[in-house]
Amino acid sequence: MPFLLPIGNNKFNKALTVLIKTPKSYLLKENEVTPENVYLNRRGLLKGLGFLGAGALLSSTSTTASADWFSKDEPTKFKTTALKFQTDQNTDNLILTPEAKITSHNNFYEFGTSKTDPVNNAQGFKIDPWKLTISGECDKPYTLDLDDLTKAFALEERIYRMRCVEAWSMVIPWVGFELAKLLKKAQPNSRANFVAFETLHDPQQMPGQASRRVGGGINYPYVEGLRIDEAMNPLTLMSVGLYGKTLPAQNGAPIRLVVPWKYGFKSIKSIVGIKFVEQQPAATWNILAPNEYGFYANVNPEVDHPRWSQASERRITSGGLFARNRIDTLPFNGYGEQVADMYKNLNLRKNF
Ligand SMILES: Nc1nc2c(c(=O)[nH]1)N[C@H]1C(S)=C(S)[C@@H](COP(=O)(O)O)O[C@H]1N2
Ligand SMILES: [Mo]
Repeated sequence: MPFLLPIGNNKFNKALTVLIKTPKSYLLKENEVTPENVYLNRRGLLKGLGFLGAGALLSSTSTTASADWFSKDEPTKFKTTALKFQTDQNTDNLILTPEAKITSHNNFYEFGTSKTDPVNNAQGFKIDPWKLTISGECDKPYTLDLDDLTKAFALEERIYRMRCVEAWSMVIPWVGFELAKLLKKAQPNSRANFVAFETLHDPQQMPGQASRRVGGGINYPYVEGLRIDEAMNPLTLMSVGLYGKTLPAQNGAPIRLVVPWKYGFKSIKSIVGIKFVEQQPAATWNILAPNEYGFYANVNPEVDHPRWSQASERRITSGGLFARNRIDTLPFNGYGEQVADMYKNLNLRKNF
């Protein structure tokens, strides 16, 4: 049975009410991920709300292994498992990246090109009012305002790997809803072969849009695109939050795309427009350097970037003790079972 769970809060971000659903096989389950302290905090919260022990969580998990986890109530047990995950080189090291790193090591060139520019330059970013329009080849175009973004569709938490084309990666607990839900509501027509996305264009708020030097020479607004089947895939998420709270500006507030089997640049931030189109739409990095960044951008350890290898990646974790974090990159970032079929007729070396 699904149940409503309010999680997380701080003075900057609003807590979101997340509908935790029965996990699907492709989702990283929380108990497969190293706790970081969030896991334990959440357990404390659940206990406070009377969920633990009442069997609520047991029925929301699908495997006996996970049921077993939730039936134990001793923090040190989780720590032991964390170590096991972190030192086992044969498994993908599924360690939740600390919130502090997810929100301070960013790519968001509208706020500058260094990793710390977004957190430093985006704090005054105003997201209210916000309008997201869904338009183009569809029968029922519509617009969502800021409030609608967290209310129009039931929110769920999805723990996904995130692999940047620069060969670093994180494991992020997103909050959001399937893009398919938003798209279907607009009733796309038979000419809707692709979906085009556009970031806010507001040079007064985004210094990188006011200066080509600050913004890395990109022609803004940042745009991206997906084939309609990719957009409709149940893995494709519209994210409005992370770690149980609304998105910080630097991560793409108030709403951004998350396509976990593709390089991070496909996951466009701070979206104001979504359009159904007939032809393959423009995509910012693909326009900038088509020989380095393809339209598909599926994570692929076999196809190197012209200037570096994509065979492995640096997983950003808590560092320190657990700094052994160079891991193999997985085809489709580990989501092949769910997405490889979409590309069975495509030469992935040519269509990188
Ligand atoms: N509008 C916009 N979206 C963007 C970017 C950007 O510069 N502008 N950078 C992309 C890149 S390269 C990555 S790796 C991810 C990073 O997301 P994160 O900062 O939330 O980890 O956002 C993507 N979305
Ligand atoms: Mo990236």
